[in-house]
Amino acid sequence: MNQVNLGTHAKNTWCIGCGNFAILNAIKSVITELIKEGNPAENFVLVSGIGCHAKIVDYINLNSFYSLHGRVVPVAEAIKIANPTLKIIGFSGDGDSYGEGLEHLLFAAKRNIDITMIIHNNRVYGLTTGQFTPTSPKDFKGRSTPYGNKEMPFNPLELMLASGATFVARGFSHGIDLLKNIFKQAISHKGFSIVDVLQVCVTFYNMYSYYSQRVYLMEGHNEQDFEAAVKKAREWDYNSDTKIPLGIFYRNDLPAFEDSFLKSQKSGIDRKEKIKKILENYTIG
Ligand SMILES: Cc1ncc(C[n+]2csc(CCOP(=O)(O)OP(=O)(O)O)c2C)c(N)n1
Ligand code: SF4
Ligand SMILES: [Mg+2]
Repeated sequence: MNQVNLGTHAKNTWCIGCGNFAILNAIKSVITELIKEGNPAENFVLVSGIGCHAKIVDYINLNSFYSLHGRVVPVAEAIKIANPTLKIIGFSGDGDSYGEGLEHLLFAAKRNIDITMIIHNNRVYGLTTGQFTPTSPKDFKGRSTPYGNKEMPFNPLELMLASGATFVARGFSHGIDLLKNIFKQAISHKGFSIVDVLQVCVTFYNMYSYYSQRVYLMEGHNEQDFEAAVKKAREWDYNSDTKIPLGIFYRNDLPAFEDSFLKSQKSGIDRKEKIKKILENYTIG
């Protein structure tokens, strides 16, 4: 395939300067590359939650499912189980997946299902205009915390490592080449992959200068070493004023959930028949 055009006619309503543009451009470029390398466009399915991040699926001309707040992961998992040949990419916010949908994220990591989760971690509720989230720092002043947030933030990378995620990475919305590199590897990874993107929200929590002074690309880090990954993930706790490592923290090739799950099932035709029977039970009359 020579010509790939993933653009849509949807009007883009993100604020000028929003870090979501970099995520959009990076993912479009990576998927275009993957399509040109022989992956059919119809094999990609995008899933989003609710928030500014979620609008991304309106701007990419691929099959997509705009789900509910906090429910990107279960929708993505269901699509994968129904058709394991598909490549599923979930786009979620820090409120969406680290707050309301956290339990889904942890269990998806635990079962190592082959989906890729890209978290637009702006550390604030963008769409609902500036409330704190599980990754907002202590003392963060926003619409719901006018006297300052009293809680310490989660470190999502540590949580993901502890839950069994087999690909864990962090990018920055103002480093598009690194984003492209990480996204491509995350999508190609067989198993659960998560990319936490430090996404600048210019309107409600502009961390551009803060991040720019602190981020650095990890070099010489052994991605296969779990202990080293945990140590690196702890280097910055989403609160302290330390340097912030970017790149791939951890990667491990383990059997993906859907393979062992489907092996234990009967053939595709039997499954269809089974589903038909279940649905018949719900038929009225
Ligand atoms: C079940 C449910 N709970 C809450 C909301 C309200 N709501 C919509 S978007 C949002 C926060 C979005 O924040 P985040 O996930 O960080 O996305 P961002 O807008 O920052 O990209 C909330 C609380 C909702 N729509 N549905
Ligand atoms: S509110 Fe923040 S996250 Fe939402 S579009 Fe504007 S800059 Fe981006
Ligand atoms: Mg957010």
